[in-house]
This record gives sequence, structure tokens and C-alpha cells, in this order.
Amino acid sequence: MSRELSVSMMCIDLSNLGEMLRTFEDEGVNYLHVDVMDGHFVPNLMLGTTYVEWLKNNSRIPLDIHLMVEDPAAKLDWFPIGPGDMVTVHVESAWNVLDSLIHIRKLGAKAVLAISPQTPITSVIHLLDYVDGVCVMLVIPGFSGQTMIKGMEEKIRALSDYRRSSGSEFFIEADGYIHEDNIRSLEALGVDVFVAGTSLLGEHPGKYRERIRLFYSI
Ligand code: S6P
Ligand code: MG
Repeated sequence: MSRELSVSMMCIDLSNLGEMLRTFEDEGVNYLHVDVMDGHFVPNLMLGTTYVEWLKNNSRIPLDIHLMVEDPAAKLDWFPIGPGDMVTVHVESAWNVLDSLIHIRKLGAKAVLAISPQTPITSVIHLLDYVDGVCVMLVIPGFSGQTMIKGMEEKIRALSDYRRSSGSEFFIEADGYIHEDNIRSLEALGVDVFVAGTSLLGEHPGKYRERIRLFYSI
């Protein structure tokens, strides 16, 4: 599969949201990455249901909803999830995470299982028949603007090796610290979908069109 970009909506300039969305559409951005945090599973609180609904109604780009919440199964119906969207739940977030994966697929969306930096890939292997993708967190969930935790490349390599040797077809998403100097190396390791915020929207104010073009051309 060709490289895909999911733009982190927690890093966006809200005063310029409409124009930014039009630019993302023009430039072929694949997903709008919506981080949902409940102040319990992670020590931060953000991106509420009304905002997600607004994004759904005001952009043609599929949503990539990343639920960093306790008991995600009880909250899935709060969001406007439909065919083409992608919804991520954390393997660490609930004993019944499989219920969420099944429910997400019933809604026609892609089910993605996320693993935090300290969680080994063995914690998701037995669930791969129920997922479309695995999201490897390269940073501690909760905040943008962090640096990559050591050992994450090896983790992606191991997951990618498993995918190849088992013949599984899940995609690998990498979330956090995506910059122009690590895109090609992460892709070579097996990453298909990249979540980027700071390098697109934070470090170069106003230059998001150029930064998106750079992402696809590297
Ligand atoms: C972090 C969150 C991420 C951030 C992403 C973008 O908990 O899940 O999706 O939005 O890390 O920020 P940055 O600064 O790493 O590019
Ligand atoms: Mg995220």
C-alpha cells in the first residue's frame, strides 16, 4: 500500500480550520487524525464529540479517531463513525477491547488496535484476525511535540516481520514524532500510515501545504 498521511487535528490552528481543511482535501490528505483523551487513560482532555461531528459534516476526508479513553466500547456510539473511517482503541484500555474491534467493523469502519510504547507486540498477535491495522505509538500517549521513545523502530520491525511471515494483511500506523528525516526509514521498516502534527502544523507556521507536499514527495 502507498504511504498515507493522517493529520493530527490536535495540532491545528482552530482560527483557520475551514481553510486548512480545504487545503488538506486539495493535497490528498488521507485521514484527519482525531485524538480523543478522557483525563483518565491519559493525563489530558481533548477533542469532543461535537467537534468530531463538525469535522465529519465539513470535510470529505475520512476520520481517523484515536480513542485514548477507558472503556472505549461504551463510547463508540458517541462518535459519527461510518464506512471509510478508521477507529483506534488501545489494547491497554479495557479487558473487552475485542468487543470494540467487532463493533467498529460492524459500523463499516477500519478497526485499529494501538499499543503504547511499553506494550509488547505479543499483546496484539492473538487479535489480528479482528483488526485492519495496528497503531504503534512512538511517543507516550497524551501530548504532541514529544520525541520518539527508544526501541520503537525495533518494535515496528518485529511487527512487520510477523506480518510477512504469517501472511497477515493488517496495515501499520505510526503515531508521534513523524518528521521528514524519519519517514523513509520508518516506511522501509513497514509503516503504511503516518500520523503527523508538529512537523506539519507546528514547526512551520502557515506552511502546511508545503509540508504536506514534502511528506508525500520524500
Ligand atoms: C499523542 C497523540 C498523537 C499526536 C501526534 C502528533 O497522544 O496520539 O496523535 O497528535 O503525536 O503530534 P506530534 O507532535 O508527535 O507530531
Ligand atoms: Mg493519536
